[in-house]
Amino acid sequence: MTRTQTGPQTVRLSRDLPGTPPAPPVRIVHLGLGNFHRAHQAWYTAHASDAADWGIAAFTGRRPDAAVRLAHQDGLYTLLVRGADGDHAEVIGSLAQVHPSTDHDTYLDLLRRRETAIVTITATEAAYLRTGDGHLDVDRSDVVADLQALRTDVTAPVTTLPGRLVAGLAARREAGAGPVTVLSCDNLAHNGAVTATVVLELAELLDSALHAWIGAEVDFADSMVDRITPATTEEVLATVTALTGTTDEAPVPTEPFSEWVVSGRFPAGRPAWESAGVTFVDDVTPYERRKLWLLNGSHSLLAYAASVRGHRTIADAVADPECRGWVEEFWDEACRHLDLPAEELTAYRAALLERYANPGVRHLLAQIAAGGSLKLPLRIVPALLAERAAGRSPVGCATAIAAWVLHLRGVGAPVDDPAADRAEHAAAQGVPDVLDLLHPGLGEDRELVELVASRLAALTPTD
Ligand code: CS2
Repeated sequence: MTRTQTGPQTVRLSRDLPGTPPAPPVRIVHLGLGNFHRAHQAWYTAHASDAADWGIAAFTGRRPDAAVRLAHQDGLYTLLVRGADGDHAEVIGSLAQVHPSTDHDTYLDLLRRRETAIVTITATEAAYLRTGDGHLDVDRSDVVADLQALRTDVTAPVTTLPGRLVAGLAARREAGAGPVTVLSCDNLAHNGAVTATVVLELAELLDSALHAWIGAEVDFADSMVDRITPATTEEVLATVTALTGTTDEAPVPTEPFSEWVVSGRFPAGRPAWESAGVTFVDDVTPYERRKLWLLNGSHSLLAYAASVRGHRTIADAVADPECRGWVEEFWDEACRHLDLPAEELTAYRAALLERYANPGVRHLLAQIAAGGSLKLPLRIVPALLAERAAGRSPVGCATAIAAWVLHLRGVGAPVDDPAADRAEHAAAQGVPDVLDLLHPGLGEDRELVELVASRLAALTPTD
């Protein structure tokens, strides 16, 4: 294995040692070098039958730390897969280059190369900078700043995700490097269309020829991604060293389960990801809804409602019959509106409970609680609206929203949200304001307001 000696017992990950495979040639550029990318897309790429031909150049978000740590070990890192039967460590070699986001010239150069075929993204829901009605928020100061920068010089440094994508695509067009796929791997419904919208709207403000080129040459692929991947802790670092004798500054803990469903044209080619278990389909929507509503919806419900009861992890939360009951109630409501066979949904729910109970995956409720103002409209509101349209009173959905109100009022997991001020203000005003924030007009549904208010009263701690 790829190790250099760092002390009497441990070795450091490196590609220098004899027998270590070289970094594969870069054909994928990734934006968002977090743990999820390394547990998911990088793992699939490393497991594809043509892995030796497909390297990833990954760029961080705002903080450069991950690139600094991974650069010390030539992009190699240990994936610590934590199953019921114990921990399994595997060194992943698909990250050929790691860069901070400020290496903008390197990013542009990679996009100018014809062999770069795909730009993948894990940037979180907040990075797409959409208004409530799904358009690029052109009033934001960071969007205005990127637009001004790009108008002056299309290679100028930019900071937003739409800005980075437009800059990269402009560089590719100028270089005549041909079509490319942009593949979002974020938990958004129709993530390909969302990416296309914000990129095309920014490009249109910049240059109509660039806008037309992007419309014709860029394949905005959709994907449903799934692998529960908590943050790296000291315990993970120590376990990896104990298990492998390796000093790894950037290991990633994850669960055994993984799923990736993709729909795209890939005009410039792609790895043989199907050989690593990726499913290619014409339409990702049913998979996306099943996952966003059942997995992510119950995650958000528990992040707020279970943290109010003093729980810290998903595993602790589902071990509490009260919390588990709320999840089942919410799933019953959501499943009524998922167009999938009943037995498939039953099996999916059972599998989720098993995944959640995994004691090795310490998935913190506080981590999942972040960004609720963007997550709840995607994870809870669709089932809630469908239930209301069918004339029902969805208690499970109402529990999730009531728990979010409590969270915004300072009970349970701490608030970490790009729209914290607005959300906290709405929660202080009352349930109708919160409902309107999540979905304009929803606060006028008196019956729903009463239902959420009654759940709020029931959840509020008495002492
Ligand atoms: C979680 C997701 O943090 C969150 O919001 O719900 O990261 C979840 O663990 C993944 O989507 C699982 O695939």
